[in-house]
Amino acid sequence: MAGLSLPQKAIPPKYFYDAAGSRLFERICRLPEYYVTRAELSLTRMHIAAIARFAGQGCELVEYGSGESLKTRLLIRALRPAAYVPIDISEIALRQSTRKLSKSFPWLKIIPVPGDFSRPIELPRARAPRVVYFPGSTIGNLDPEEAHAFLAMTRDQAGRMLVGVDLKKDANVLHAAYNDSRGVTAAFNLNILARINRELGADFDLSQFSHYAFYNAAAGRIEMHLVSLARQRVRVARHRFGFDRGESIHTENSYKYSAEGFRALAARAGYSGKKLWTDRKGLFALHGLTAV
Ligand code: AVJ
Repeated sequence: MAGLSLPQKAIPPKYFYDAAGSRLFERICRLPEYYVTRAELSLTRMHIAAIARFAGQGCELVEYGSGESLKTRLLIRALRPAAYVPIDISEIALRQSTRKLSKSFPWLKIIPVPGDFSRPIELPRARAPRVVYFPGSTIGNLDPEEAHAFLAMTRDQAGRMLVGVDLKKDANVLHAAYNDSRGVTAAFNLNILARINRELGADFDLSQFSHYAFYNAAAGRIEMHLVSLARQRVRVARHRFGFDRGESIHTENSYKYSAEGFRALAARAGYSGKKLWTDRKGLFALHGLTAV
């Protein structure tokens, strides 16, 4: 309600991930245009020994926004952590991934924590030196001030952090990744309106909104919007919101950072950038940070 009342209407991207949204996101990760997941998987495979050495065998692995924990499997195999603490806003995704992981790794102690990491989260007591794992460029959803606050929070929780960050690149490549030819990203974006209809009792007509994503070079981010195709009024619970034709709801930012740019941000939060791994095509970066 607060976001829809702003002059530039906005909905935080964390609301994408209901059960249907989490499934759509998993489909995005397999799209030919969405290089992000493949690039990160490939760099993780390529450098897994060095990454595990940096994290430290037998550590406690805490993952924010774990989702289906795809890349984490590689890390768990190489690291043999004392415990794995996945944190996710979607309880269903968390339950499913915990079940699957405990089948693959029966020796692994898994402590799932359902939660929204845009607010401080209390972690169970540490069983071993902690490493925070934050892959997938989820940090790109936060604006630089929020990213700073998040890094400062993890800085107090763990001595080391592994964070996956999407690199700046050709705007055409970025554009294709967020405007896929199969329309899965569009469905993912529009699903947030279906969710509002269902959970808040609203009457968004999904055929009257369209997916719009572009690279904002000045801000260094992809922006996703839902654009109203007509002048219309929408009811959400007891509230009414007016839309002009062409007016949008801003649903996501996805910031892209150069290696140096991200290191500077991490330094401001008390981390020193110790390691940097990238894939062969230079699309994606994994930073190894240590608390100073
Ligand atoms: C999960 C935030 C990393 O920004 O690329 C994918 C979400 N949005 N396609 C991203 C997303 C549209 C994704 N993150």
